[in-house]
Amino acid sequence: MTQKFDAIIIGAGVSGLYALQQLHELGLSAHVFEAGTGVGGTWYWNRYPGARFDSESYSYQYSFSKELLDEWDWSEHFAGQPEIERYLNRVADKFDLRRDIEFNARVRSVKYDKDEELWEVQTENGKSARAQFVLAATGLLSAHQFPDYPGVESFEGQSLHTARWPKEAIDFRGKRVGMIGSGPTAVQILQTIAPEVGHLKLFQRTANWCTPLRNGDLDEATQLKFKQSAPEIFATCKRTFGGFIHDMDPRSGFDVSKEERWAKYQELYEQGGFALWLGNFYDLFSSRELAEEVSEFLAEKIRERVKDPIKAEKLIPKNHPFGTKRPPGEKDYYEAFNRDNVDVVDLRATPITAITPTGIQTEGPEDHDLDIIIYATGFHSLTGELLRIDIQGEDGLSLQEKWSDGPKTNLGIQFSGFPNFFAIMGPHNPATFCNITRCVENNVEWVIGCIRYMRENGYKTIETTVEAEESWTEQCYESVKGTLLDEMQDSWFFGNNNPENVRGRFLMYAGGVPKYREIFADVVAKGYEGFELR
Ligand code: NA7
Repeated sequence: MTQKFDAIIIGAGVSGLYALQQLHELGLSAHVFEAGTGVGGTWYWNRYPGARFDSESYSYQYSFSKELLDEWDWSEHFAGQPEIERYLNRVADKFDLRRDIEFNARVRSVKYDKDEELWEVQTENGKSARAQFVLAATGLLSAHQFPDYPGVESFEGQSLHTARWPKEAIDFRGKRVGMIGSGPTAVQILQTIAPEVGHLKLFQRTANWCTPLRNGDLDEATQLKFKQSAPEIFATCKRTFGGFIHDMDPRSGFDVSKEERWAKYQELYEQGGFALWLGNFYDLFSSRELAEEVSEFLAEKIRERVKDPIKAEKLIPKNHPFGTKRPPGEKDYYEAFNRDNVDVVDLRATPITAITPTGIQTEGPEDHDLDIIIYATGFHSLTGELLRIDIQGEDGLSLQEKWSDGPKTNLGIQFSGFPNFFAIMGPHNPATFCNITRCVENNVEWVIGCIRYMRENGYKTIETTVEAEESWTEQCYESVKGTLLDEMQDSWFFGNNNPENVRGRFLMYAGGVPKYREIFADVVAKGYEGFELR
């Protein structure tokens, strides 16, 4: 028999767990379908060597429970995946969430029954349930992708995707490893396994501007300090552009001399984490001259750190200035290329032509025979996980049809024609320009507040108006204009990395987290302006 709940949540990651906890608080019945065998979402699937936070542990963690904050000790400034997974398991246990989570249950379809005003959710393993509300907590970077080179299936060695990493440890000793992709994930893996592998080749299409993470252990006194200052840390995150502890310098870089600017870059570089990115002069995102100067500063560092000048040049980005992408946090990444067993293959010069049974073939003269291929090739970002589910709204309209000209959303949360369906982190949220848990808490709290309001006022359905949806989508496009991000048309920010996407539609909101939060609060203050309550 199909069970009925007040709400169904898809996914038991950072968003899904918090949404469930909040629904419990509200006294609603809820059921979570989770594809994995454990909680954690991103932190469950991405268990590759070296996976860790790029946000400080104490700024990424949940803020909603003082008890949880007081109980949990982070061992490092930037915790690693095993610790993060343990933390999310603790959250599930502490708030008694597990009883409502069904594991091994990948959602196949979500369809609206207009007569009953209920959603029916079906899983790939034949389970189904119905609910008034659906909360898609499916993540931003969940639908992992393999590149479409011919022969991907033919490789006779071991193929690994970073977002489907096995639980068993991989023995890299003496192995010839090829890694495709050079984003934040690849950086974390490369610097971790370089000392272990027989030989490692990085197949790089686009070099990235990496900044030192400067991770370190947290001693008891520091842990205590962070616990005591948690309210201030979260207050800072509320007012900063990216929801991180780093705040932009309110001065233009050109208010000070070149020497002062350079000294500041050095100081931020020493601080580590996102300091150079999000603690820099405010016009880093709009002034090409400034962004290029910071790029020059970093290029010098790369040249100092990578001994072989040919390798160094390959590792210096040429097609985008610093600041336009979330910079990978590194530790000894550049030094790893000084090892004899680590090399970089520039795919712009010698593109991959095929994956063969024995390795990777490029247009270059060299054979790349391999034992292991690591695909660090990223995700069908922001829309992929939603589009992989057969979601049908009123009158059988599918989300694929609705978004055939690019996604349209109101606040990134609701889509017209899909009443009572909420995407916690759909497209059109700050995404890679946000400390994710900060945006997750904002959005979950907004959705829960909305459901509470509906219950208190006798409303059964809520649905964005078409006008509000058009307007928000337009605001997202506008938010990027006049910034250097607008030049990143050739990135997943504009949907270029999956053929199902319509290219050139900006998929995020780039107006900054404080403005984003303000807009959410304003909609509520105006009685859910832009939404139709029935
Ligand atoms: P990213 O950042 O999306 O990086 C994916 C990487 O894979 C990137 O270097 C891509 O190069 C590369 N890629 C993708 N497809 C191909 C093909 N076909 N050939 C060669 N290289 C390819 O994902 P990550 O997992 O590293 O990071 C995820 C997020 O974590 C990140 O965005 C941050 O927010 C933190 P490209 O740049 O497209 O040339």
